[in-house]
Amino acid sequence: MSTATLRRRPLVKTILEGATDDLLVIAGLGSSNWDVTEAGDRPLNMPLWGAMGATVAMGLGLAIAQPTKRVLVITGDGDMLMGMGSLATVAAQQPHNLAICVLDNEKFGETGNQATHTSARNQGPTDSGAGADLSVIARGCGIADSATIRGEAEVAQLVADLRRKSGPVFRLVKVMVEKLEFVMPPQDGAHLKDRFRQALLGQA
Ligand SMILES: Cc1ncc(C[n+]2csc(CCOP(=O)(O)OP(=O)(O)O)c2C)c(N)n1
Repeated sequence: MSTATLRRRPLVKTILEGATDDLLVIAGLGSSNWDVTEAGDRPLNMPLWGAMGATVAMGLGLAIAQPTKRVLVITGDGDMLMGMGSLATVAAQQPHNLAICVLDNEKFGETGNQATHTSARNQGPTDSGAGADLSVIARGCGIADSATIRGEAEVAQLVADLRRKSGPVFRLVKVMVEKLEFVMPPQDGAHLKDRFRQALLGQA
């Protein structure tokens, strides 16, 4: 059982508070998409409706293409586990403007709360040592600034690091399992892409 106490919706709202046009947000499919949308749908959010495992890769490409902007990836542990190899590519590239926030509920929440491979770790005295610690994996890939966040007292620093610290920054945030309503952005991928490009480049 997860011992997490942080709630993902208010947390994501706090992370994105006061977002300006200098902040480009890629949201993973599933719950992260709804979290980011509830915080405020905006053209410079690119919420994924699919492409599981590709969220960090998209963020990396964007960060390299837009070095004067801050790129923030917010995604789930299931998506991150599927796209783990992209962490090694992030490390190889060392993008100064990329931050990755993995909301780890230890579940594939979107498809019915099946346990992911992070669920066997970080359980204190009962930790079997089996399973995946994504923060350690990110550091092992070469993202030196990698940490796990568990408590409310760490949130202010988390927000500052995700928004402003020189990257690449990786934060694994342990969050509660909650049943939350869907808050959906537009569902047309071409529209999302066009409005993002229009807001960023002035052309679709
Ligand atoms: C390639 C692929 N496999 C499976 C799915 C089905 N799927 C959609 S969301 C999801 C769970 C995502 O889990 P996670 O990233 O941890 O998000 P959360 O728990 O926050 O919803 C799955 C398995 C998919 N969309 N694509």
